[in-house]
Amino acid sequence: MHQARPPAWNTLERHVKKLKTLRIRDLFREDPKRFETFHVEAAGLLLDISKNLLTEKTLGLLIKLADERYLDDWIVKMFSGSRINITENRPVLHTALRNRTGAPVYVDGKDVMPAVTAVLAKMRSFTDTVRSGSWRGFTGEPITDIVTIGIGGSHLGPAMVTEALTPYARRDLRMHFVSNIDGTHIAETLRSLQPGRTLFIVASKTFTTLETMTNAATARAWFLEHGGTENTIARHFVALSTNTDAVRAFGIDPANMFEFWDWVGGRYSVWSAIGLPVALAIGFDRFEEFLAGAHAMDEHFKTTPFRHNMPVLLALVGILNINFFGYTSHAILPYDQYLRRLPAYLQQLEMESNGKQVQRDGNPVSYATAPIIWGEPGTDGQHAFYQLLHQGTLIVPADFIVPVKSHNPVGEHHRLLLSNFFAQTQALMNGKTLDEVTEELRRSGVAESIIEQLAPHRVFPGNRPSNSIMFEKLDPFTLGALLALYEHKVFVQGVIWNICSFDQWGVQLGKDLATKIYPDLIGPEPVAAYDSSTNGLIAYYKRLRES
Ligand code: G6Q
Repeated sequence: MHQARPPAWNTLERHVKKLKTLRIRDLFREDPKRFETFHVEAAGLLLDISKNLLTEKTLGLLIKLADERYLDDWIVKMFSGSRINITENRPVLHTALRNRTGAPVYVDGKDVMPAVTAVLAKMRSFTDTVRSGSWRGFTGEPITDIVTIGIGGSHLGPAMVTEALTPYARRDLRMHFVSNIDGTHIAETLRSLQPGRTLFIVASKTFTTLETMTNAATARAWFLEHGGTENTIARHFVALSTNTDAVRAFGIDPANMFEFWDWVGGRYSVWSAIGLPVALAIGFDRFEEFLAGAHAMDEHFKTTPFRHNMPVLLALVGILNINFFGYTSHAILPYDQYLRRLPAYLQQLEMESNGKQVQRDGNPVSYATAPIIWGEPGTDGQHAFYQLLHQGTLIVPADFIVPVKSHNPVGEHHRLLLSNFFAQTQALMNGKTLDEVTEELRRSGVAESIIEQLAPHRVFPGNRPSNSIMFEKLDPFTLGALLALYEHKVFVQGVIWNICSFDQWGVQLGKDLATKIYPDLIGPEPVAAYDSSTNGLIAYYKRLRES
């Protein structure tokens, strides 16, 4: 239907040609109210997009582009359970998992909310039983260690959120996560554990994923070798899945299974039963605050005009930078140690959702889609890759994220952290011209001959865009809102690119490929079925394996 580039696309291209002659720092000089105009607050978050090269006219055109892609209609479609995941023929309803209104949400005429509420109630009762110590292992002792086995969408969310909410967690209930099929991951995790005090959570939507099934089987064997029995498996293994038959076949009683549904995408599943490790760590009331934060962002997204709509603005600025300035890399820079894994989480959310090359109807896109997402917490990154951000030839827009209050107000640490946060976005925008550098060196008494040689190296081009996201404190509500903000940003960009954001055939490819080569690795005979590189590498493997 809407295949061609919408008219606003061409208008924007012309407009951006003129924008490129401007400097962000001049826009601030000309308009003392620029911050006022280009920041929004919602669900406990502040987003400032003023340090991007844009004007009110730019935003107007970007909103026109969103209108021409019928964003309004798509939002309604997503929230109301239309099958917008067209290649898997599924609705996309992670928002129903955190729907706190009591209003029904229908899939094929059936309200899904009673099932959602029932699983939440089951999670609450399980969480309370384990946390209170009344859930006992086979030795009669309470659980002290919880190992969640899962990968991708069944890993990154719970692992990242559990770490981010450490200040709210029971410190005597240790949380471990095993994802990699590399035996090192499970071996190193099991090394220090007591089977009688360990609970395994096998988290897999399909319950067929090679990594998770292999790790789960290893965990079960370890359990049985260390005093556990078939009869006591039920005290030590629970499953989070949509696949009851496979859970039963693995040997986990479906009574110990926490269900979710095919309308929950893996990378959108931390709000579902997949969030059980989070609930176990921080308690169920806190987990509900996490859901409530996401719901607050959902409501804001659904009801706010685009000009003041936080996810829409974040998405539109991204579109401007990717499609009209050509910046195809994007850094996530949390100035909060607890958010250490946020870049990895968002890497999956954005790159798996929008790393697509065809439009919904299968025709190729003629524009860039998702950028490369990467990042590390500040200030560590400043001592490593920020050099490229400031002076490299690639321009990398960045999201700087910081809480106003620290959970660990030690001495002057937090004020110093914030000084770095403010200074970096300012420096990226302002830069330093040759004249300014020369003047600075002169003032500090450097000889003219040295200045001439040194000055070019000390020039900062500036005009490098960034978004700032601030909030009072990293609590469950705020984290919920922050993740929902990015989920909806990704959705909006997918609508503008006219792609299907909710499938992942590239991930599926990996799942299929690994099982294909595996049988060829077993025996000693040479393999000739592949290209000479693959055959040669397999031969090298077999030679050294036997030596
Ligand atoms: C997420 C992806 C992918 C998936 C994992 C694990 O959106 O689909 O990362 O989550 O491959 O899949 P299972 O949960 O089915 O084991």
